[in-house]
Amino acid sequence: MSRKKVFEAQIEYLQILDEKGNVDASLDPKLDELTLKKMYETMVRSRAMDKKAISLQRQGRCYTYVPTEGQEAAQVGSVMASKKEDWMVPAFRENAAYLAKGVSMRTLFLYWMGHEEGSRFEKDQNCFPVSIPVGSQVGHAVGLAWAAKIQGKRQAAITFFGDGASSEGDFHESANFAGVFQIPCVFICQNNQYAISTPRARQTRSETIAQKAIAYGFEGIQVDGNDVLAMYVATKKALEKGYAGKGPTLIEAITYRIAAHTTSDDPKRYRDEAEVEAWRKKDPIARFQTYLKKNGFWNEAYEKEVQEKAAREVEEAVKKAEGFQANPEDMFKYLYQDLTPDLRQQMQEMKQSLEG
Ligand SMILES: Cc1ncc(C[n+]2csc(CCOP(=O)(O)OP(=O)(O)O)c2C)c(N)n1
Repeated sequence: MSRKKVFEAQIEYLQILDEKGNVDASLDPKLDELTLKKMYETMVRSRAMDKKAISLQRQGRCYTYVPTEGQEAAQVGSVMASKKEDWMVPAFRENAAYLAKGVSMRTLFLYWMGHEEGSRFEKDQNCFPVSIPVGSQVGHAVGLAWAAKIQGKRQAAITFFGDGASSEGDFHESANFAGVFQIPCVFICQNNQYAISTPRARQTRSETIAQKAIAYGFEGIQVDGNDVLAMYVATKKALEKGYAGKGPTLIEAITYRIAAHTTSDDPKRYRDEAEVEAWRKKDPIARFQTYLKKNGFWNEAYEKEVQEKAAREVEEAVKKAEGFQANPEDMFKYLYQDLTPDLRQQMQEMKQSLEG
């Protein structure tokens, strides 16, 4: 019997900004003030929106909500590394990614309030709607990126999914396909340590999620997902590789879901408060604030201005979303290109009942 060595693997771990806000100067992308502030403000806006949405849900003014808290850097850093034309294909926890793509808070609140209108984006925003079936969006992203490649466009897709989704067939089928056809798709697994109550240790026996890419013939790396600069740098590199025809990348963003899985979950039943507190110390926003301060871009007056502006934006967005006049026909309109006879009849019945 003979054996051949197939591969030896090492997984890169990228961190630029540590938990105390110290930066590795050799890796610092040295972004301009405007970009850095946009990163910070987008994360703050997402956090403000989270807080409001949870409160609205408790008051019965919003349906089940999926909080982003703790994962802002993983989303904002990566989306801000992309071009406007690149696709952003989310799961359901990507409010910060949407905001970074330029989607309005009004649209996001409309989604969480149950309106079809909340899944309608500006044509050039290149965002896909929220995808609730775990992992299902990953194949869509690969398809979009494949289309871009066939059309010879310098365009890629970024798709977000969780550690739980990395156990779904959709992820594996998509990763295999993307590897074979060298598709410019950046797979961003936000390893937030839990899939509802299932901890990371029960999700996979693999030492890292990043290494799953190796089986499909492309690179997988781990990144400190609470480090917005590292997420920016890693995604930029992956996108450039994709545009150059060199295929996909899997980024495992190591992060933590600080809040509950959704507003209908009670995480106290399956995780320790001490664990949450330890991760709070790694907060992506506080850490980035320290970096901005050291660079002379942050002071108390700026903070006040950013917080007040975010609070105003939230209030105005809620007002607009609550004032939205929904057309009940929308429920039917976007299911199929052409309504099935059954649905057409149901829509007719609904109209008659609404007309009294
Ligand atoms: C196909 C499918 N199975 C089960 C569910 C129920 N479900 C919703 S979220 C979730 C866990 C997802 O965990 P993960 O992929 O790690 O993402 P996270 O929620 O942590 O962001 C499950 C099992 C679902 N929505 N879709």
